Amino acid sequence: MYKVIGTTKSRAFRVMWTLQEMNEPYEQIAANPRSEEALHYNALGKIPALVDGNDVLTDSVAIMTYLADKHGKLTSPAGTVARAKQDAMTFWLIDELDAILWAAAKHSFVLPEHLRVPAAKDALKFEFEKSTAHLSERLEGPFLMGDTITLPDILACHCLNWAVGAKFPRVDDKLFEYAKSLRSRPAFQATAAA
Ligand SMILES: N[C@@H](CCC(=O)N[C@@H](CS)C(=O)NCC(=O)O)C(=O)O
Repeated sequence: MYKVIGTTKSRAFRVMWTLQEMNEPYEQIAANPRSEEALHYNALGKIPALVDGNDVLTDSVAIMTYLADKHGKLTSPAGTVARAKQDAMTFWLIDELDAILWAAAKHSFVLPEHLRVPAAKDALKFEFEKSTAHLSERLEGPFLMGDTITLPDILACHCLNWAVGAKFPRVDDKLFEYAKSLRSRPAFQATAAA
């Protein structure tokens, strides 16, 4: 059985949600970032990690992509144009949502206190508003890549939820409804309940 290392309130959520959508059983080890347990699986102390047999994989999106490819779910097949477009969306989300939220987290509680620049958060919120407006425009179907849920939806919804927790500006109604419908999925609910 897969083992997911990381707390539910961390990026480990994305990995567990992916596994839930695929109906793959897993065990969660709710290690905190930089804890001894996290360091046991990743020398950087970062979470999530995934244990698959004798292998330990790191980075949430790398793990999600591995799982999707391995089980042939939540993704277009590698080597197709559809996959290139899906990956472009994934990388855009990492650059324009995840990285912005992560930078804000650094200036809130991750960096040593004397290096935090609270004013940076205004610029990051401005960037986030631009990014989410763009995402809303690009959203044409019920899901980012059309009629079926793929990895970018999990990533986007996780970032939108994170943004609410980080008190970032509210997104428009279209994106709000999109994230709400993703949160109502049984796989999301099961992940959140753990
Ligand atoms: N790109 C990595 C980022 C992992 C990451 O930074 N995770 C946070 C928790 S959500 C962490 O472990 N932070 C501790 C640190 O950076 O020292 C991923 O998506 O897995």
